Amino acid sequence: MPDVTTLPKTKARTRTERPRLYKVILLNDDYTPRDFVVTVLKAVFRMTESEAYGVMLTAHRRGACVVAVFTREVAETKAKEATDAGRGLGYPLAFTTERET
Ligand code: TYC
Repeated sequence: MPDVTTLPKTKARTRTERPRLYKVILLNDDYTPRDFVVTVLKAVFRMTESEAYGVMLTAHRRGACVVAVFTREVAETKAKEATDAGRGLGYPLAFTTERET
């Protein structure tokens, strides 16, 4: 009797790539009140008062500040939600997203 066993010679492997990450960046402007920026950071990004104040002040002083890092969908949704909050009151407040290298 010939040996006709059919054991697989290779083993299937599943490789899951980690998703690309995107930064949400807060941009400074001359018109949005500081308190409003802090309120939006707390509401949309679940920051504490002191975290939000620190990020707001960094953007105010340096022109921009990284707020947080997310997968693309979440980063874009939060950036839009936060930007729209300012638009609703006529402020030029802007959040952008940028892919991490
Ligand atoms: N520069 C604004 C002011 O002086 C406050 C501000 C801070 C606005 C950070 C936007 O991302 C910002 N009223």
